[in-house]
Amino acid sequence: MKPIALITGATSGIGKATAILLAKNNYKLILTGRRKERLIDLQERIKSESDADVFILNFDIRIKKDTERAIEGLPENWKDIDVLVNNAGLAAGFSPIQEGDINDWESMIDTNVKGLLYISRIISPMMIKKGSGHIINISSIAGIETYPNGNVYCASKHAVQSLTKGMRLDLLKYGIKVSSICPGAVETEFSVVRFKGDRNKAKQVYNGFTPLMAEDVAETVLFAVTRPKHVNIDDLLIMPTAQAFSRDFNRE
Ligand code: NDP
Ligand code: 8X3
Repeated sequence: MKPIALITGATSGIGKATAILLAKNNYKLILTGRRKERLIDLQERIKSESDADVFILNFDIRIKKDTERAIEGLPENWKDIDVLVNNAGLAAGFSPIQEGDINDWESMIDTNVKGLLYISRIISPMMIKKGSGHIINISSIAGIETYPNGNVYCASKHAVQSLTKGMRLDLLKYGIKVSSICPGAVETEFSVVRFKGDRNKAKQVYNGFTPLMAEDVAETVLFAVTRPKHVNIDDLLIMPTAQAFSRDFNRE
């Protein structure tokens, strides 16, 4: 029987690349996100490229009721989730703390921390019941270091790091794996979202060096989920060769 992976935030970037790669590696997929058209397009693409079954769930992970309803409403044969990739997330804004937009702060905390918790709270008991499972939290170099103007985004990813450790400890006795994957700069829609649609500003983030691609991070997810039963990848930091730590770049 094919394992089932649920990937949050599969409409773009790392989540989408992970969906495509896991589909090619024998996984059935539950894909989530707010942009329904994109989920449908991805479902059709995956079905045409591989024989993977894809179930789409369209909801906003910040809304607890909608998240619960979506997962509880899954058909019984889709509830046997083997892998949860907690990927949905964003940075909103890039301001010093004294000028930060509180709506941006709430959106990051609600998505990156509370949304991750809502879905993990529903799926971890399902994994305990079936006696196995793997939760992969997409964290960040921002969960390890804090950089100027990164304040709340970095805090949200530090929370993801701490929650990964907490989950690992609490789920240890049930044999459930928990991993954190921490990428440096990946060129996705991340910076376009951070800079509120300003594509020129977003492009400048990756000027003069080769950033990671979403597919590079997807490869690390595949690596983590394909380790033998006795091996858990606790924490994996993946950086562009031209980026050391959060602020040091070798730009041309
Ligand atoms: P993208 O902006 O390309 O993708 C973000 C995904 O998250 C989208 O599919 C989006 O779907 C989903 N998402 C955002 N908000 C919500 C919400 N409220 N409800 C449901 N889904 C939501 O960025 P990335 O692929 O780069 O980001 C993926 C993860 O990787 C994030 O957690 C990010 O913090 C992390 N990361 C990114 C790095 C980078 O440099 N790009 C580096 C390190 C970590 P939709 O809008 O359709 O809802
Ligand atoms: C995204 C990486 O360094 O832009 O998490 O915050 S960074």
